[in-house]
Amino acid sequence: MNSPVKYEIVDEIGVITIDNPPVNALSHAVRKGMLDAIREAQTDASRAVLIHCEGRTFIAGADITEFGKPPADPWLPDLLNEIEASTKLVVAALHGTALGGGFETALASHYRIALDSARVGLPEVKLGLLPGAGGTQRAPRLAGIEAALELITSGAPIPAAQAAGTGLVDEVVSEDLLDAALAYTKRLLADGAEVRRTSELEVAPVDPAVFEACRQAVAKKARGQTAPLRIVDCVEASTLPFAEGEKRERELFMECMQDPQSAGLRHMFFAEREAAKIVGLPRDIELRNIDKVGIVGGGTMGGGIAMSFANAGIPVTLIEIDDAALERGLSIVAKNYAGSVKRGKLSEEKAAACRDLIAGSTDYASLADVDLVIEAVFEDPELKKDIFARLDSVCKPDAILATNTSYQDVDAIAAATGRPGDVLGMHFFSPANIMKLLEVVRGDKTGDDVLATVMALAKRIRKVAVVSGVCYGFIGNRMLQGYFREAQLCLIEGGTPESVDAAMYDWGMAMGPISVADLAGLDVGYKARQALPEDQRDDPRSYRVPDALVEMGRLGQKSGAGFYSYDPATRRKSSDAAVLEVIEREAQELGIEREPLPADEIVDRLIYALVNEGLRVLEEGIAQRPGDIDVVYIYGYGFPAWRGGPMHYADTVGLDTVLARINEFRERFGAENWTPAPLLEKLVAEGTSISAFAKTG
Ligand code: T1G
Repeated sequence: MNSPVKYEIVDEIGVITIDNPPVNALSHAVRKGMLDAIREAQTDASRAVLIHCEGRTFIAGADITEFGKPPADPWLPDLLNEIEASTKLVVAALHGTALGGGFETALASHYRIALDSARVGLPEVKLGLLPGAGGTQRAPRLAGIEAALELITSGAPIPAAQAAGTGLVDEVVSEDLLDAALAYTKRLLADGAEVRRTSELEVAPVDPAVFEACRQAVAKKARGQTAPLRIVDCVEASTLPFAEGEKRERELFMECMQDPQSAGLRHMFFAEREAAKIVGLPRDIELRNIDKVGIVGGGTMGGGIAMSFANAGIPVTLIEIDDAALERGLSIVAKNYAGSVKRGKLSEEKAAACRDLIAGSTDYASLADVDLVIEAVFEDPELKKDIFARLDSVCKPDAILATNTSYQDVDAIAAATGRPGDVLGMHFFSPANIMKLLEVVRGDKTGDDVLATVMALAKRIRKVAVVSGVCYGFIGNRMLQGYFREAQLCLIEGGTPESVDAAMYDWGMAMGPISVADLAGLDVGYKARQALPEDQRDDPRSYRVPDALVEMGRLGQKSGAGFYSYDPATRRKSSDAAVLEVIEREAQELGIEREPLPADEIVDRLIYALVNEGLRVLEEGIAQRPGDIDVVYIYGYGFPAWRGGPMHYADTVGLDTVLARINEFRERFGAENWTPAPLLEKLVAEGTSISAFAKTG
């Protein structure tokens, strides 16, 4: 088999070329090829060595698919130490994204040249890991401790020019990299440049308080995560002699490797990329062009969706029923852009350019030549059908018609047109210009090219898209019903808004369920229930308290009070004794003896309700694969990424444990809410896991 590493002498320079698509990951074969090459260079006629990559990027890191498998020599840290020990100059030529073990390879080289479009970084923390091949020891020696702490704890790549400013890169060029790198290497030789080993450099001392401050900052920013704290320990160890610091780095790297948090984050890395693939569809299906977009409805969702497209450079026409509504919609968009400029997230020029891409109209005829229309009006099924019938008559034949409904029947909406094959759901999450998740709902008749076009478009507007089948609430909202039901039941049985929220927040959720209810607005659920006959409503214990609060005018954050009270100026929430009175009164009327609930029971009831419904969503084929469900919950519902999502988490706990707990809840609370999903019972009976089930399909 051909080695992905080539070595040849070009003009007295030993050029090591790596060609391991798609991202030149440091697989075993690449490491072996590099070791052979650097050893050959020590004794051949070359005067210096240049490390260069083919394809779209320099090495983007260790090969993550090899993690968890038995380690194979050469081990990366040893290979990089051998590169650094070279008696001949070693230059690394960087383009694309030089990340993780790739950037560590550059740091172990003696000199670094980069294309001005290159980005460099150490993103291991996003995988629950840390740079395990000298990055935590060499980066501080070149850029200083504080810059290294920022680079490694954030995991965010930086542009080549910025890296040059901190000493991490020596030369930045804008023309043909290989030629420039060969010329640069010759210039170094001509100038008599010395072999410069980073590990031999001194680390500029800092006030030890820097490390403590960084620990507090990452403990706040990466709440519950262990890798960021281990990174600070590593960088602090860089003040020791290199060999000691490197030893500490290896110990902490192995701790990360064995930490379930890293398994969760690595699972998410691949699940997010798998989610973009549509089962059963060829990857080269012909896509439709999407150059112009129309949006019907300029409310909060419509405005946010318009910004997502404008931010990606795609012109948008926003339709509203009349001029006043249109003015309101466009002013919300303008206000949001002004806010981004004020917070320094966007330059005034970029904001203006995006704003200018959003035009308004009250005339459907202005949608005649758009490639895609997204309907984003309130959840009235008849109104949506009317709108789709109108779009069917005004839009061009190959336009795609999408609905942003959160739970309505997409097939029923499609049936209101003569072209159901061009109709699907595009369920954005609020605020749509911020939230990355997009549920793409495939209707019975949705064309393959329509689905594939929208999945590809999602990447253009920087969304993480997941395919969902048609059912009430699709993947996310359907599973959420059980989660919220249990939150309300735990509340009325003995919890308080604070205790239920604290249990879930401390477990890792971005926000507790009671606070989420206040954010979403308690009146949304109230109106939906009022529209239903009493006997079709859920268990009254799960809504009597929020309904009582609504009838007191406590709608949530939007009215300044809900389960909590909110300071009008700071929006800071505080407890309110009046709410506890309502909870105790409703409990009494429902004959409930309130008992304090342990936090782990609250967590198990809410999370296992998610898992159980998630397994039904999977066995019904609403979700293509379990990883998609995990992506939905992490990008749409504040589920902690380091727990890997509901499906991965269930496997981590063990399905037999999950089933035993669900059966216990069935005994205690009844089969209506706690009948195990058939797939759960099947997998436990077979002694297998959800991920194994996914592999066998
Ligand atoms: N290992 C294996 N496969 C990888 C990979 C990697 N490091 N990076 C990407 N891929 C695959 C990916 O799964 C996908 O496969 C394809 O490449 C294209 O990726 C010791 C321990 C480089 C910015 O964390 O951030 O080094 O789906 O769709 O949007 O200290 O990939 O096509 O089959 O993401 O253009 C550190 C991870 C590793 C960088 C390109 N490195 N990669 O983004 O393409 S840990 C990272 C990325 C480490 C050392 C430690 C991105 C990218 P498929 P893609 P993209």
